[in-house]
Amino acid sequence: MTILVESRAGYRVITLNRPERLNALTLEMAEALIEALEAAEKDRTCRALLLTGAGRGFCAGQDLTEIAEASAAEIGDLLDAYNPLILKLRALPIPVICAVNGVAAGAGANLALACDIVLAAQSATFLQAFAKIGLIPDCGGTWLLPRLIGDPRARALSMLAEPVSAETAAAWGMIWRAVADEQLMREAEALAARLAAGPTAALGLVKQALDESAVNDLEDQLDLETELQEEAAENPDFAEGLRAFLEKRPPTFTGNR
Ligand code: T3D
Repeated sequence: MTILVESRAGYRVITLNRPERLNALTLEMAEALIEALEAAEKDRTCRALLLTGAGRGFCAGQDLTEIAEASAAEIGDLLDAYNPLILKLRALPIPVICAVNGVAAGAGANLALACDIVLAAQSATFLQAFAKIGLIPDCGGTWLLPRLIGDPRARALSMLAEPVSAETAAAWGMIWRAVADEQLMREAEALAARLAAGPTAALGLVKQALDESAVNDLEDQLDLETELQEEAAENPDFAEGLRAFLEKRPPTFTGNR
């Protein structure tokens, strides 16, 4: 099994599972990941996802042995599988946490950065490895990086292919937090459980609003906020949140979406 999917109370854990190759991605794996995301979306009891890697690496990007003989056209065709994966991840109406347990290189780095909240073990590194083999950052790298860390750093990382430590990634705003290696899974699971108990529909709308802000001007974004706020307010979780505040107790959200 190139990926493992485990159900927990309120959320699922997806583990990239080719540790002997630092979880380098194959076409089969990309397809399995898309299927796992679709299944999580269909399951209304699944209110968050946690993505991580087996072994000492998170993901070393495209498995280079799989493309050793590929023509330029075939290289492009492969992205027909990866691009839907990144789009699905962004559009998934539940929060996705990534626990980067070790090196995240190439497409593996950008797969991690496409998740909603990224935690990384202090020993993990992020590497836009593409230029080393004469490629450009894909899987959304050229879209995500300038937005996350600004154009100068995005250019330097893409051209120099130098590793960035988890602590620097956090300091630059590339990820949410760097945590001690031995704390990583405990913190990531606690975060997944916390989000799984949250107002799921509203969290999905947060994703939509933030992603659409990338192409909207302020006026369009204000209109979108109005539309999505009405949608959030129609959900029973808003009534519950409000009632809980007024009654001075923690809310019990249903997570209906
Ligand atoms: O098809 C398309 O459309 C193009 C898509 C491209 C997307 C991309 O992701 S391009 C970028 C691909 N990734 C890379 O270029 C990174 C290659 N890997 C590395 O540079 C290093 O492995 C790391 C910096 C990630 C980690 O280094 P280190 O020293 O910790 O580990 P290692 O010894 O290099 O790797 C351990 C094993 O994993 C090793 O196998 P072995 O020698 O023990 O049998 C190594 O060959 C294998 N491995 C690592 N990365 C890949 C890989 N095997 C296949 N593909 C890999 N990407």
